[in-house]
Amino acid sequence: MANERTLSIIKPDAVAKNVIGEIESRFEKAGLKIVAAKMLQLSQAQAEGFYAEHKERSFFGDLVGFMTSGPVVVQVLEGDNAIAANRDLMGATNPKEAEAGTIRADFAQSIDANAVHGSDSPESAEREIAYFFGSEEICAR
Ligand code: RTP
Ligand code: MG
Repeated sequence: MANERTLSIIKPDAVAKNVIGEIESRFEKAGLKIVAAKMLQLSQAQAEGFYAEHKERSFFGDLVGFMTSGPVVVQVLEGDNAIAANRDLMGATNPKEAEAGTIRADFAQSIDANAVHGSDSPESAEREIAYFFGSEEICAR
């Protein structure tokens, strides 16, 4: 299996609900390691740049507004097939469609306030990790 890194964000709704630890616990129990982490209040420019691939979509303004509505935890998860493993733990984008036991089924309220972000491909993982972390901020474990 491929050892990978992926960018994870615990979004403002989950930080506000005080479930950072419960979400981190799911990653750790699944064998993913946190190799970098920080809490940030994203600026509008940071959120727009992060989600640049969606800038033509109708929901872009709502997405940026939501992501800047409070602090987030940005982090790098590492492990076997980490990109897909994280997406499996997260569940579907819309929590109403998310499988029982996934993070979004258990903690998300809506398609906007959906608790977590995870990179969706090796290319986006590389871009997204570099967007938030310098190589000196990522710890080999
Ligand atoms: P994320 O990027 O946050 O991990 O979520 P995702 O891959 O599951 O979904 P994506 O298609 O990348 O969309 C990014 C975020 O935009 C919001 N969204 N709203 N109203 C809508 O139709 C809609 N579609 C997407 C969601 O909050 C999604 O997480
Ligand atoms: Mg996405």
